Amino acid sequence: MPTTQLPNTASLPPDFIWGVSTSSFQIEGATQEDGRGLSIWDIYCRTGEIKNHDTGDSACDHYHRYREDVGLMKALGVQAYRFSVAWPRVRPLGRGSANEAGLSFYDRLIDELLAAGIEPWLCLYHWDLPQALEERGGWLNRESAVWFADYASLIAARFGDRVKRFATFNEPSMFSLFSRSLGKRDGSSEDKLHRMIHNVNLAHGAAVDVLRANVINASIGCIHNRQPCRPSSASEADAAAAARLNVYWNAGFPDPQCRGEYPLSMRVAIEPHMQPGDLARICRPLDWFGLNHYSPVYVKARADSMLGYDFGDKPASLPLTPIGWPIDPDAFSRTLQDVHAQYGLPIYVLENGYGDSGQPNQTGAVIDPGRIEFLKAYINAMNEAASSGVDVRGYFVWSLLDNFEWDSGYSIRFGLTYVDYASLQRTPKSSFGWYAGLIKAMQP
Ligand code: IFM
Repeated sequence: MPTTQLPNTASLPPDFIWGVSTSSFQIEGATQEDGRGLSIWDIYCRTGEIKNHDTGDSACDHYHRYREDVGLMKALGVQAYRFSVAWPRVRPLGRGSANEAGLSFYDRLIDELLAAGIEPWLCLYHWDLPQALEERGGWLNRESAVWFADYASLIAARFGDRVKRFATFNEPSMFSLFSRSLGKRDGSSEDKLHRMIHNVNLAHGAAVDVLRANVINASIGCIHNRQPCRPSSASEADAAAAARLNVYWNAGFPDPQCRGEYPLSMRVAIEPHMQPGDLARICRPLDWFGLNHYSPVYVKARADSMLGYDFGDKPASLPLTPIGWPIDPDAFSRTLQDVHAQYGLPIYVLENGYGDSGQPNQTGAVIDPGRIEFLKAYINAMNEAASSGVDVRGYFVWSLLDNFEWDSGYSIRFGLTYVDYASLQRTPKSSFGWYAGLIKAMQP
């Protein structure tokens, strides 16, 4: 690999961790096998609102092909793999009995990773809430913190001998702001949004305590989606809408979790849901800050919507990925600096990546120079942040595989590996070879 094609990594620490990330519902499939319970995403998929009526039923069939997928990770040379456990697979109704077959799947996966020299990073929750809990109010029910702590205790007891890196939640601001459980996204759902935010924060704090008490040498964090929210025009109304969304998107979870306080502008709305001692329950000592970053978000005012915003036009001059997300590595560098300044924790970038719909060429190869350029520019930006003193310790590409991209179904592909969803054959893309070359070049 010519070194000119590699990013500058000179300022990253010598023990920097290179990894890849995935999540349970997006790759596992086997939704009706071995006693797995229903998740809210199985139900959403049945409403017919997902693009092309796609479902997670077979996804990448990782449940059966995990050995092959760990083989891909080995070929990449990654030191770590971040995945999530499907709560309904290990505890089908969310509470009560555990499902031995589901737990055994994660035993096999973890053992395979360890045998390959890859450190497992386990995320407890990447959006696939057991449907049985949704029927009890889901995250709108304050009891959810107790359900989540019980689930964390099952995970700690089963896997804590082999897994040390735990994340409580992936992107809590995303699944609350865009939750279908809130109903129509108008002003009337704002109270539910605040209740959900507070309950998820309580669940985070409770799970941290459980993991800390039950796993020797646990290293614990939460993974936040941080994208600067910018006004899409010079109008005052758009500036106010962007500033408001910025608080909910970027601060409503990390501020209470890491600093023990809600952002000022949220406090009045959270107050009705607050009980004495809650902030101390939420703000538990953490070992790191998980950062997912893709691109800035452009926002306009819209009076009749929840929080008074909508997505607006992006500046015409900004380059975009094929799925229309701005390419703005400086925003990544600044986000790293902000997180460092605001929370002072070591940062692991646990998601960054490029969405397209690239297909194999006539020879069967998947050539994706756009993804390589994107990753190179973003890693350069991370290096720049590190050179200015930001304590960034790892970088995980989203994603190992093309996978189920939520409302967009399988139409959007983020993988370093192409997945043919009919045959389930995996084909490493050219970006896969590039990332492997980078990791190899980093070895002493
Ligand atoms: O696929 C998602 C992932 O589940 C959460 N972070 C953003 C990714 C790309 O949209």
